[in-house]
Amino acid sequence: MKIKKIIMMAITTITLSICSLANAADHTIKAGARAFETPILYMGAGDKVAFTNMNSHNAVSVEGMIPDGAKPFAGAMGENISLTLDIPGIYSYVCQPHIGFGMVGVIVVGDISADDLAAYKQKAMDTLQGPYRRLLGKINKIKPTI
Ligand SMILES: [Cu+2]
Repeated sequence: MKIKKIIMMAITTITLSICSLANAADHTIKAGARAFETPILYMGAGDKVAFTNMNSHNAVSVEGMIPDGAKPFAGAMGENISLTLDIPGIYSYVCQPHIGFGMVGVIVVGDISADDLAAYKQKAMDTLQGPYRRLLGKINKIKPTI
């Protein structure tokens, strides 16, 4: 009886782990010459995103333009970073040497409502300075998902 219970619990645990692995998806953002390919990426909370082909580029999150409680990220020059983003919301990032060329992007994690999006746009308009304003073009193209 006791053994049967333990086996059932083990099977449940294994099944749950397999399901959560299957639900997390992998995404790629590839650096082109002066632009991120897939500059507006939508992904689920807990999904993974890998920046590839980052020779002579970096990916750095923009202060104040990631969700509350989310960890900022900053790849070194040439570093192909990989991130698992668990906290829903919008993450703005730039390639520092090419920001003036508009090499910037946004990642939308989880669902975003029209109200959340409007608040994010307003914050971007109010706080982004200089070349960081290149992000506005991408932010204005984000579509609400709920
Ligand atoms: Cu770059």
